[in-house]
Amino acid sequence: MTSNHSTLKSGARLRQLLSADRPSVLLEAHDALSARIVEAEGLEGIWASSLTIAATHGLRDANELTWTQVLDVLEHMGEATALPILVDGDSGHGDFNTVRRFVRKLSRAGLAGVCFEDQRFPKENSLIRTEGTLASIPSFSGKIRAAKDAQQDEDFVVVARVEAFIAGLGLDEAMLRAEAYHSAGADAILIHSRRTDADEVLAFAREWACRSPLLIVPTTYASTPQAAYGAAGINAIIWANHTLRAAIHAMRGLCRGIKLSGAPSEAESPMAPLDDVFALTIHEELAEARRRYETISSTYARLPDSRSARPLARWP
Ligand code: SPV
Ligand code: MG
Repeated sequence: MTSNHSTLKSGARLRQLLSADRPSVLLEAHDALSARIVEAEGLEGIWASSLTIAATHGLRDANELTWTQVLDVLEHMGEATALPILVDGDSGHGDFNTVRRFVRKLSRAGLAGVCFEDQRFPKENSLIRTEGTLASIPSFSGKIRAAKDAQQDEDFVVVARVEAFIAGLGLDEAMLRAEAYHSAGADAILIHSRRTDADEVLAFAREWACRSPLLIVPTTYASTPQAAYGAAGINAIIWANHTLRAAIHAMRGLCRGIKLSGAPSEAESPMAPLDDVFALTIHEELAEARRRYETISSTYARLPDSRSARPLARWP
């Protein structure tokens, strides 16, 4: 991270990540707590995944949550972390008009950017979808233009995600689409693939030749050496579902242990100490605020400069 990281607004920080001299890493988070953990552990940016936000509600990644329900989660995430959050905006939750309303709210709420994919509405998760039809190039380009026109923060980033490879189409179609979305104003392109090797995305990156920042989601080709990406001109790698998968695994281990022995076993399934829960929700700030506001003397409250007292740390 660069030294002026904390003074820039989130969109500008995401732009920095997308123009760094090595690929940046965005890690998935699905709620405020996971966003805080990602920040506390020193990661540089967040992917707010539609798959994992839906899953934490027990729902499918098929627009079963409405866009306002997703927005509620995103607002909590945005308040909880100073990291730039790239929102997974699916295919826009409707037509260009829904895109505009969504982008207006996201950019006002301080989210760093949004990624829209050229599927039709309702979308299906790209790693399991079977149907090959994509949105038409003009209709999706219109959504990208609408998003750019609606953003309330000039640094807000709009990423266009090309699903041509997912739909079984080739490099030519992927390039045609990326070109169109770039011309419509997309700040960056995400090229998605579900192959178990990186051949498709590397071929695309060669052809794209750094026309704009390029992002990838290597879920199915996670074992590709990272060095290949920087050399190919890829700017960001999104680990799109991994905090939720780690949490599911840990929770299952705990459940099985309690089922077998009747009590949690730290040795069998290590857990964060309870103090971590209080620390991650910044309980100490509340104690400090209590001291400041509940014991305030009537004399101090009347002082004209009481408003200029040192601000409290960020609260949850
Ligand atoms: C997500 O994390 O929701 C994504 C990536 O969009 S994928 O699941 O590969 O479609
Ligand atoms: Mg998604």
